[in-house]
Amino acid sequence: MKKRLLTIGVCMIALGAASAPALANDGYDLWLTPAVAGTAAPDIRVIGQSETLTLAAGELRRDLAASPLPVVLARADDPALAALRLSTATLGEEGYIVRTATIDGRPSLLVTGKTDRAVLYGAFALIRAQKTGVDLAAINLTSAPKIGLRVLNHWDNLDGSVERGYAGQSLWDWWTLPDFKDPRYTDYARANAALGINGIVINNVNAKPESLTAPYIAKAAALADVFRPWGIKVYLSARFSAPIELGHLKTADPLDPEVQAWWKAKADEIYRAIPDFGGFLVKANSEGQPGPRDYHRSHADGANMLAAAVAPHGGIVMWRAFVYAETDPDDRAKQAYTEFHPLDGKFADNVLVQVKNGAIDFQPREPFHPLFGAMPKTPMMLELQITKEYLGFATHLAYLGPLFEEVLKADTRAKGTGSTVAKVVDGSLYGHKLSGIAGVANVGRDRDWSGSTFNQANWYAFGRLAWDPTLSSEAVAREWAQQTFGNDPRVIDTVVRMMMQSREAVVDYTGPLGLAHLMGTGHHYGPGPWISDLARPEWNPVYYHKADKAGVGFDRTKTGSNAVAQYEPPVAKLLADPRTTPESELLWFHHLPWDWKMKSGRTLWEEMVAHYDRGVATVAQMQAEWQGVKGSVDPERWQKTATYLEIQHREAKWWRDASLAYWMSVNGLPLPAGAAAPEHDLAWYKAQDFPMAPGHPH
Ligand code: GCV
Repeated sequence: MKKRLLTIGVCMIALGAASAPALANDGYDLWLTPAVAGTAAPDIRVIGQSETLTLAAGELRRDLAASPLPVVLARADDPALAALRLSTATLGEEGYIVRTATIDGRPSLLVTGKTDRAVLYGAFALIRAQKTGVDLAAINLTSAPKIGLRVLNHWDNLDGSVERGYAGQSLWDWWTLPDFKDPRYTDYARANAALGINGIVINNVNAKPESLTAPYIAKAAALADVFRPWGIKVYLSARFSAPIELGHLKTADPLDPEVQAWWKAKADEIYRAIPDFGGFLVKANSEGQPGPRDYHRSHADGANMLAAAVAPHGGIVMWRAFVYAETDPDDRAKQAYTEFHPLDGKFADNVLVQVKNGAIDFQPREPFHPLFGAMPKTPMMLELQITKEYLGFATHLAYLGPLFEEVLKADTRAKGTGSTVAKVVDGSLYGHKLSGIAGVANVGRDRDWSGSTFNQANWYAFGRLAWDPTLSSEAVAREWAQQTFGNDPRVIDTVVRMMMQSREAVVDYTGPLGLAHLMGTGHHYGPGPWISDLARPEWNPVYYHKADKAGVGFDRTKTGSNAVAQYEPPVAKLLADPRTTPESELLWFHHLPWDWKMKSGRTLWEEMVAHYDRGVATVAQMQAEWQGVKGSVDPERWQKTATYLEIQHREAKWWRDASLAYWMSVNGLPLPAGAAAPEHDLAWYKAQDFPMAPGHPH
């Protein structure tokens, strides 16, 4: 008995840190805040039986405050609902209906869908509706996800570190798996299910072969067991050369029958342990990873071999298009398109090509990747980065919703106006059945999961936009804020205002007007626009900005790399002319003189300085706004955020000052009147060194 009580106690601490936190609010609950104690518990009835339905009811009991009507959970095909003649045609497997209905003669709040997981999603939608102020007595929601695969990519290593992770060690304790299933795994699944995320790649794309060995398959299976009732499948990153490393074959050539047989046997082994295994994610021939090109085979050859191995089990392959080679003298921004565009139509039916939002690498702003819309016969999966490798790690407040929205709404013009990236990705533009979106997770073992309260919003925004890529990032910010901070309108308005200007602020103080890739080497922390001595040309920031006395920017027009030609003609035409290129992307596409006249009437140099200053000023403004809600937000989260804003302000100023010191050393221009001189000279900024910065293997 004593032991049982102890177990219950431990579980309560682990799972319900929410219910009795030692400190005011450490952020553990995310958007799953329990209903305020003392409100009348709603009457919940479950028709039908399954683990998932039971979990859905549990979520409602925990998080739904008093309901005006009893809540009924049931699958849409349950005879108890027959009289309602529900229209379920548009729901698919995951869509839900939440509405009032009379069931067995009782006015009720019905949560239904064709499958148990759809009902689970409906339960979360009902909770979200209540927390965002919807009148439940009149609720009438029908919603189905537009994108099929909504997947988090963990760049978690088997040694517990996380590549580009800023929220502590990996959530997965590989060492104690599969025996010990940390209750956090369940809470993680709950948080994801609440957003509709239905897949998790559990290991880094820079994959170790060991993740495909029997012990690690067993560990993956344990996680899959935890995630399954929450509607989440497990996927693995696969190292292409595993047949050599694990199978002791002489080659990993995808056309070699022995290699094919090895992968088939490996897939069969995985499916024996994880019957609903999702499939493989592959980074091949990129940044030193092995791949089919090592054998003069194409990416399609490699992907199709793996696809054949998982196809009999219903699995898929997500094959990344993030490739660039030092041996290729062409503009790095062009290389993925050059390599993948000719492969359109050559991939097997169960392959998706996973493409980063922009052609370089998750910069604070990049134009949309030209591959979107350029491979009509291939399902294109969008890869976004939730972890803020280039936007201030965990400490800077940068809400990524507007970045995600910007790319999703970008118009490829591939099939005329309105051919948005969202429509490419959700499969509707070209009628693909398979569709997917991936987010590089920002989750670790920190108590608040993501390293800061506001970073949670980026995970949330990814999930919500994955479900419905047409949502506005501002609406998503508001609903996140309401679920995170409660319903004080002054707090919510302040938080949303801060969030909505935050990403642009980072663009301003790190790389305005289309500048990119200006960061320090390796760890990617802080400014390094002067770096020019690294072995590979495209590792150096100077490669990207090409600043000299005469001007700045990368000429990607006909007179330069002609990367603009990779876009559809109407887009290419706009981008070919600096006067019709959006100023926010100007220096991405053009090399312009420092005295180029901007729309504001200022010179390019003056405009750049104004952006740097605006970035720093916006952070100062966010600090002031946050001071204004002191006392209205719990002290723990308020204080941590206030301190992080101080760090951000200091670092924004550092970025601004270091960048300006460098640009002035190149252009020899004075600062515009009124602009403050950098605090230190350029040599000081160059001397800064951060060997222990997080997220990067030391
Ligand atoms: C997982 C960038 C990051 C790498 C990352 C790579 C990728 O280069 O800095 O850490 O590796 O992108 O997306 O594969």
